[in-house]
Amino acid sequence: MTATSPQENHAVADSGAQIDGFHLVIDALKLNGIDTIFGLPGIPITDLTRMAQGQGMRVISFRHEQHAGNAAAAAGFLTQKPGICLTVSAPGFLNGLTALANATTNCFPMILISGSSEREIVDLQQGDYEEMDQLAIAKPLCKAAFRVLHAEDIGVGIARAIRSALSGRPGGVYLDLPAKLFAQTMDAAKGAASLIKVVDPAPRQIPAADAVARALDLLKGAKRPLILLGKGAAYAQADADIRALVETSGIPYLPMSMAKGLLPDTHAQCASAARSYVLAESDVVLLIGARLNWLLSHGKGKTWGAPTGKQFIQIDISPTEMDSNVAIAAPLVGDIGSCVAALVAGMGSHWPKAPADWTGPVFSKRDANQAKMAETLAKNPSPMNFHSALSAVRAVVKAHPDAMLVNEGANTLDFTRSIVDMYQPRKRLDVGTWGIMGIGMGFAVAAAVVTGKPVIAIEGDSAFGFSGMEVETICRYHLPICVVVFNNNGVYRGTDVNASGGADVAPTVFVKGARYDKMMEAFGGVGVQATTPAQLQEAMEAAIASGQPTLINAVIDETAGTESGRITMLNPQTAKKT
Ligand code: ADP
Ligand code: TPW
Repeated sequence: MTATSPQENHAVADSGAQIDGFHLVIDALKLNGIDTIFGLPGIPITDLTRMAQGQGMRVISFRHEQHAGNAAAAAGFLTQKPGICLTVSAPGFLNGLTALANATTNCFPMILISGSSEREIVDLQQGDYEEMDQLAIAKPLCKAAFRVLHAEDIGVGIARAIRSALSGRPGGVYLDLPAKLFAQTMDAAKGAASLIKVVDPAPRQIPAADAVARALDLLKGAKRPLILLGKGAAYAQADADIRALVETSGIPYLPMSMAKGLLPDTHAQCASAARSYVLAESDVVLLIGARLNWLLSHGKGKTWGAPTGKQFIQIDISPTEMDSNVAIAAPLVGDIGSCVAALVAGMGSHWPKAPADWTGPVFSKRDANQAKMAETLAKNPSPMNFHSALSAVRAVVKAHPDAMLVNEGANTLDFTRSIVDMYQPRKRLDVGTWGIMGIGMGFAVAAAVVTGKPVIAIEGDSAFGFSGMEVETICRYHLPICVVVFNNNGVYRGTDVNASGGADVAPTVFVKGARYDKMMEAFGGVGVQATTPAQLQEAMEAAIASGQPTLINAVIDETAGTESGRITMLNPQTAKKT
């Protein structure tokens, strides 16, 4: 179909046949290459889910909307197409909203489509079924929000939602579709002509030549340069150009957690194991798709070796990201692909490699730290601790570099991020900018559906609980997902005590010795209890070989975790003391 504007619609002759709102929504999505919906049925969208499936779309039905929303967000990150989450009105919408806000915070493109109650009744607050002014509530939590009242505007509504989600800095979009819209009919030919195939939804944004020259000047003069890759760089799918930039310059690089694997973590220039050293000692830092937010100590303070004359070059599609925390000496506004390609072209073939008196100490520090870590990983304590369990996970991921890795928890997150090497781009999905718990099963489902690859989800026992019921979804769709629950009997660890001496356990403590593996067995999947790294590794290998939904209850020493993992200092009491 060719692109057609609704204005041209008037010229289309009546076909005699009718089309309803349901089918216009489905046709508009399909016209734009969207083939999957993540959602949860109910009034008024039950028929939409049935009809979409009938029209050949994949409809993945969840047990809770938050996880459908998280799946849509992850699908958006992985495919550069907005992931679609479909919910019912008020409560279903609200359940999906956390995922929409989280997607926006992480710059993942998704569209939350919610059915809604009748405007006339909602606006007069007359008490409709699931009454709520959803559009007003969604607006501050996403990039854009639209409502469609007339069938002939469905094409425009979906086109605006797609363009808003994908263009510039990607994010979440809310699309409000009142119940009455679905039943509206119009002439089928006019309806087809009203749909819009969005042309170039994420236009390239070429950086200005003077901005490129400024960045190159700064980089050339650097004595201790560093490249920092963020999840924007992973999203951009500019992998070859990023590799060329890193290798041509010879500059050490650090990947943020979801940028791991953009270049293999085993790459000769990877400085992950010397993170503190390079952050503190570098003099010029090139940020590529990474914000200087709390995850990077806002670009200042002890982490960055302040006070120094450190200077930043920042590549970002959002101009207002510049100077948000510290001065950016060389802002490079544009899409990452175009900006990185421009830098590489500007470097030419005679660009001097990063000074050896900088890279030498960086890489020897890294090698020393890695050797120390190898000693720790080789230990085999009983019960297992995070390190010994993760040495098994690390070996499995090394043997299956194309597997997707989902990761949440506190200690489980921090240790997995630093111990498990990634080898390919966009293989790691985690708690992102908010450090949010509950993304696990939604992200895992999306990863399996979108990539068709095996998925490994490394989950703290608390983290897993947020989305655990979706193991039924995983079994229902026979997804090749291996969930590993690091079970240390509680939030952070399982040993806290009730300070009052009362009968209730401490707020962070769970039922001891819980068997999460039985949850997967309840729905026909495979459940395994693992108490040693060897058992864990064997069960993970079996899960990947069989493709069967599997949950491994990995029993971890309940004393092993620390409060809040590596961000203890953000707890108010600790912050007061330091
Ligand atoms: P991390 O948490 O990995 O450090 P962030 O989420 O903080 O990464 O930063 C991602 C950044 O990438 C955002 O500022 C966003 O605007 C930017 N971004 C996303 N996609 C692109 C793109 N295609 N081109 C340029 N910048 C992008
Ligand atoms: C939506 C607060 C951060 S980490 C965590 C919680 C509850 C769980 C840590 O325990 P877990 O991992 O998963 O067992 P481990 O390895 O340390 O034992 N609600 C939301 N998001 C966050 N981040 C929290 C609460 C939190």
